[in-house]
Amino acid sequence: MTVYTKGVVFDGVDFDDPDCWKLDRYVKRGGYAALRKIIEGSISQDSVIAEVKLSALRGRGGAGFPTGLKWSFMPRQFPGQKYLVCNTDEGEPGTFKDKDIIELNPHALIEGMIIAGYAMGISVGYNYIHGEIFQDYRRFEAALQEARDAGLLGENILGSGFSFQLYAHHGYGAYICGEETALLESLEGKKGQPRFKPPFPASFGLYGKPTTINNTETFASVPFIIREGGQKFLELGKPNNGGTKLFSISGHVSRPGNYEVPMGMPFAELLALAGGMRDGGKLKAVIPGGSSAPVLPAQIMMDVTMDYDSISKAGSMLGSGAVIVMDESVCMVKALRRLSYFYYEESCGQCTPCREGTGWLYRIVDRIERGEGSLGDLDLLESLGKNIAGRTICALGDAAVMPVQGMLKHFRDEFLFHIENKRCLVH
Ligand code: L3W
Ligand code: SF4
Repeated sequence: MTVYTKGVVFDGVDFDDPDCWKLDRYVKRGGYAALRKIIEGSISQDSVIAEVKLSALRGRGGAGFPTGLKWSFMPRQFPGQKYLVCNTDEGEPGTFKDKDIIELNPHALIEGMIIAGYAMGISVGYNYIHGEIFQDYRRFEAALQEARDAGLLGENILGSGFSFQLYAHHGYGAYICGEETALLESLEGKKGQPRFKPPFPASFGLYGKPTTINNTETFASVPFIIREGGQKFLELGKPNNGGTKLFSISGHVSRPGNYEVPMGMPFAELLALAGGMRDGGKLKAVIPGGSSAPVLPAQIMMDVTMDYDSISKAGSMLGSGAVIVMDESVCMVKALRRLSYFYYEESCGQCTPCREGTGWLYRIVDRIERGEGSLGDLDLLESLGKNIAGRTICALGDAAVMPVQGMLKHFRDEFLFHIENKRCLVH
């Protein structure tokens, strides 16, 4: 798997060095300088948050929520325990960036979380790691121990009087536990089912206490912001889309992998970086932000830049940055059938529109794909979507509907062909 960087999270990492994840290597490339800068320079909590706000860092887990704003929600004077949580429960189809962060540069995440703890006055943090990645979980545990042994984590960090405990928690592999409130339930030892929001975790989070949750890549971007300044990070990207971003590129490209590039790079350039289309294939469509994001056809994608605003203007989402590239050999009906099965399988079953609706979506697309669909099925898919989206506890309901809407908007002819000819247009 290729890992390429022109960005802040993997800045300076030698991917050929099997020990690149270790503390000594991280310190050599400037690691923990940001933490020292804050502690030794007695930089105030407000100044740290102001720097993160200035950077325009937006949540890298999918929603793109402004990180500095989220941090400012944390009540500073809260009398009880507050928590910091990292969401490494990476399960979105197409997304595989966070696992590389904890495997190849775990100290960037640890340093980012210590800085976040300092800024919000939080003394305990957890990193919830997806259950299907074992090696990376063990790697993260080893990095935590290195940080503790070096006095960078735990009681009285670097003699400052500030203490921060950080623990890794290995999940069990359910996609829904990546939803922040299901993650909290799971961390508490309960069944991983989403809670109603509001209240948001900022006021009612882990064990009912104020909690800040961010994605792995979000925290891992923080050391650079503090070391080099929020303005520098902002200028790496575009206004309102600061910094660099990791894109997990999969599908019909010559060099699939993780590419860390400035936010706002034209898609065409990103595709070229990934070696272009595999075996000289022709680009047909792209899912630009993980399986929940609506698909976009080639002619739209070749005009977009890879940032939150451009992709959303084109009718999709940047999401977690998972770019699924499809050439002309792909049958869109089959692709949608596969995606719909995923949401049907991963629904937690708590609310009726999602539990029942995802099954309906899957069964309808399945029968169209098998050549047993009818023209009325297309209207049924659309009306089902309207009865699911916005009527559920969490975003999984919407996420199941968006791929259906995208496919019908851009590739309706393929669905019609399957229905009318009882076979595939592509194969
Ligand atoms: C306090 C308010 N906090 C919002 C916080 C909220 C959360 C963040 C964003 O879904 C998306 C989803 C997937 N007071 C607040 C507030 N917050 N208003 O801000 O919230 P929200 O609800 O917009 O999003 P979310 O529930 O976090 C995330 C999409 O990402 N997605 C999935 C990615 C999957 C992975 C993975 O597997 N690793 O990342 C991909 O596109 O569909 O739309 O923290 O608490 N007034
Ligand atoms: Fe569970 Fe689906 Fe409801 Fe989310 S929308 S709480 S996954 S049933």
